[in-house]
Amino acid sequence: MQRTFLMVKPDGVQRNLIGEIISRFEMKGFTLSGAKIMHISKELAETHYGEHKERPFFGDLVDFITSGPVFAMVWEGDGVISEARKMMGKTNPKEADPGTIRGDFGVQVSMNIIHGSDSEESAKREIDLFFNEDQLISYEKTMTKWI
Ligand code: DAT
Ligand code: MG
Repeated sequence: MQRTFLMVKPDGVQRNLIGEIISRFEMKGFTLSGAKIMHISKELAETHYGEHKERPFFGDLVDFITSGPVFAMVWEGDGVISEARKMMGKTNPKEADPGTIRGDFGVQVSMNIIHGSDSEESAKREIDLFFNEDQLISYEKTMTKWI
């Protein structure tokens, strides 16, 4: 089954959105494989966002993501990588549709509530960066046949 890495960013944690965000993915029918509240070190932030290191906002992005605790999660399900990206909405909350997490709760691109892997390759890389395999579980829910 496909897995993705999702993370409630420091703004989402401070704004009490962890429960709302978990609820959306649960209600959609995905399965939580692992989760933890944590502080990201500067080193982990720079590795995680390594693809953006030449961008002008890289320093601010690293400062922001390390500015307070984040809630890191692995979710499992059929097509969960692209479905989660749809549920998050566009990177800039001003362009994100209502009904998406960023569209409903965000305003500024620098504080857009949630991170989600954008491909199978990045999902694998990001899951391995944040979790040990023994912190993740796979299990059947009896309702899966209804989803
Ligand atoms: P996404 O988080 O939708 O995958 P991304 O990978 O292009 O978006 O960028 C990573 C994060 O960097 C994004 O969630 C917020 C920040 N960011 C992106 N573009 C930005 C910009 N033009 N100014 C400030 N921050 C930006
Ligand atoms: Mg990205």
